[in-house]
Amino acid sequence: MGDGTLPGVQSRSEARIVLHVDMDCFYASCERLRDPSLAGEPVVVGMGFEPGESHGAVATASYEARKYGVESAQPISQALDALPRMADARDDPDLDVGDAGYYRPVDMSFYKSVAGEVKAILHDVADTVREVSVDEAYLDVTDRTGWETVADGDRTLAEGYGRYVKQRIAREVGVPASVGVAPNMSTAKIASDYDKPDGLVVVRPDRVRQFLEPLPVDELHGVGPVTASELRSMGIETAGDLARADPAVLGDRFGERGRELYARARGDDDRPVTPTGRPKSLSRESAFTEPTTEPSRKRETVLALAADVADRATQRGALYRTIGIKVVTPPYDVHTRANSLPGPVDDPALVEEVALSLLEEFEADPVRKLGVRVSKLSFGDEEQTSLDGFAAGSGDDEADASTDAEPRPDRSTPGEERSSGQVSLGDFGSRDAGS
Ligand code: TTP
Ligand code: MG
Repeated sequence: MGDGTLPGVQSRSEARIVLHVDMDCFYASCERLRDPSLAGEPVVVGMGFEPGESHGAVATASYEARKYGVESAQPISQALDALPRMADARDDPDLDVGDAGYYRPVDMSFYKSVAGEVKAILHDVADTVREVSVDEAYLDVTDRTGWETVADGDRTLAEGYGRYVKQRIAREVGVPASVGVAPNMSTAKIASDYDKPDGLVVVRPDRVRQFLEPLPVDELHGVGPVTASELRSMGIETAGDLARADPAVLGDRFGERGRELYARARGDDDRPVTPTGRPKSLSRESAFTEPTTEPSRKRETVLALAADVADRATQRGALYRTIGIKVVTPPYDVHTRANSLPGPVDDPALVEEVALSLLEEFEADPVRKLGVRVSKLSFGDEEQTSLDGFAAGSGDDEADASTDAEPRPDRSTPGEERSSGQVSLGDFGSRDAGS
């Protein structure tokens, strides 16, 4: 599923926009949510710390507790040595309450309910959400924002969008998240970890190599301690070294994984974000290098997009009841138009026909970007997407489809039925992107 094969595509602006969201010291943050007096204190969540218990492990520790050397998966006895319980320190004159922490038992059902609230926001801000663990997800937000720079020329619209996602989680749920924004999954994951806690790290498509270059190899996903020391023995210390290594040598030494690591270190990772759960819509967009007024180019692009979207729907056995287009006119005004059908269909020719007829309204307008979407999807073997907490593990759906929130009206354009469920870039840009 390569990008860049459609007419009128510019590679930079066509690059995907992937957000990786990873909650900060998640279980400890949940404990703080229900006991705000824990804010700023060392907090350890785990098992086996009660008097009389001795076996158990640390699930997580707040960043204050990490300063004492407490970390995930550590035996609880070791954590208690490094950071005594506040309850014990108060009773023991040999211990200092200033160097004690608060211990809490694991309450998974509470953490799942908090995760469920976070997840609802993620599904609202992205069509395509891949949940990989209780506190971590990848989002494809290519059709919600852009790599275009704003204001001072250094920030991107995508950065504003990343900030908006973080702020919504903080404001509506009350737990901190770190967000990485990049043109691919592996770089986005490294970026979210780069400035924890409460981080927002944006890696533009033209800066991926530069960002990865100095990182120690073990910060690359898939490089454990064994691989890292083997790489070091080959003189490969950083991702930059890896990117300059001979891929044939890496392939001989590590097999397929060696070639993959080489590609990741170079910022080459074209895996689409595949959603967990069922998509509620499928869309595809493409940007022009320069805004175009040429009606034939616009029609050609819409036809290619319509064919692509219809083909994906067919492959996934999806029927659709709504066919829509998105038209972005300069500066960044997003217009969406859609037609609903009397019943669900799988009809590629109809997608092309409806999309073209919706485009007629914009015949004379300069256009930066076009998109086609089919929504109100249904499947032969209908089943509901699970709405409870983050799914553990991952789905193996393929294609960059989406799990849509309920469509919201697009406030930016009057006119026909509007049902894209997309955030208006115009509105968004003025509120967040420049801040
Ligand atoms: P992580 O995201 O790995 O850790 P974290 O959210 O606590 O901290 P960070 O800010 O570094 O992201 O894991 C998410 C949750 O999963 C974590 O809060 C507790 C649980 N967990 C365990 O129970 N055992 C473990 O060994 C790890 C790594 C995590
Ligand atoms: Mg986390």
